[in-house]
Amino acid sequence: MKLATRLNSILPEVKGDILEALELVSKIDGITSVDLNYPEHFKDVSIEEIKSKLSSTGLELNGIALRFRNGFINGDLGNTDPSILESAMKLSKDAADVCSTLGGKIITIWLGHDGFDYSFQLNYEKVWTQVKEKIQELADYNKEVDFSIEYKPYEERAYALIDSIGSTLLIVNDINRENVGVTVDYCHMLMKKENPAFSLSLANMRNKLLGVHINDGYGFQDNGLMIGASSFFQTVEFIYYLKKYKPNTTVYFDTFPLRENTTNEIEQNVEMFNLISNKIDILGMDKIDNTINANDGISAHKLMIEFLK
Ligand SMILES: [Mn+2]
Repeated sequence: MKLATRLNSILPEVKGDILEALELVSKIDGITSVDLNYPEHFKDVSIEEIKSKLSSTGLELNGIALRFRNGFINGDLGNTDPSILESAMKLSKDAADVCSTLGGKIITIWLGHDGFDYSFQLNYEKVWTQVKEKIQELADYNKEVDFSIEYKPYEERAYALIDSIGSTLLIVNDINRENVGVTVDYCHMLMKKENPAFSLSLANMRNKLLGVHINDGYGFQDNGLMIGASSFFQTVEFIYYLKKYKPNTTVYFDTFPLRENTTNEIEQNVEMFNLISNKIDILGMDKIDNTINANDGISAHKLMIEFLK
């Protein structure tokens, strides 16, 4: 599996210099890939400069994450103001072009402002249809890249439009394009009270699992804790299914080291991920399969004890 990490963790340390951030990340053992945010990471540098930094550091660009800021506070692809919607589409298409130019594979779409805070605030049917059609338009505009919806139940809005694995797979089905799928974010799934391994399986069954963000939290906010810190054994189950279904995928550490040394924090994530992955191998995928198929709580708990031994 390839491992990517969040560049915004590093940026404050290098005074916002994205090229220096890439340099720093490339020196961390185990990190192979990065995601860039568009447009924020492209503000002060040219695409050429990023391209040459990626190649000199040997980092692979996994993809680009869309960032709708400032003007989009009342809606992103679901904005009901035609001129704001037009700029949201322009931003998204530009991001797809940049992604292709840099050899990236995936555009991550988090529609943080598409949702509502009040009853009678949103025309659900109209906005759902608009978001569906706009993502169709993006998918048809650039077929070289995949467009992946990262859902989150709330924050920025009280209710997000696309809030769960169910609504995400529903809109992906409505969109009906080969290059549109789902990015699962571990903390977001905990916020929605989903079991992360189950949501991952639902996306994978439909061949729609395109992106994986891993972190940890307590289920109320997007805490962005280091891997395994809060829900350790659910993390083990999640990584087991990742190894089973997507052994060659890129896993992105979406953690927020606000008070921690950033390099050390990323190293902890790498170490924990690899430790869990190795422990799963030692236990054996077959043995875990057999336990699952026994469909028994005691056997599942015995597996936990064995894992910890
Ligand atoms: Mn995420």
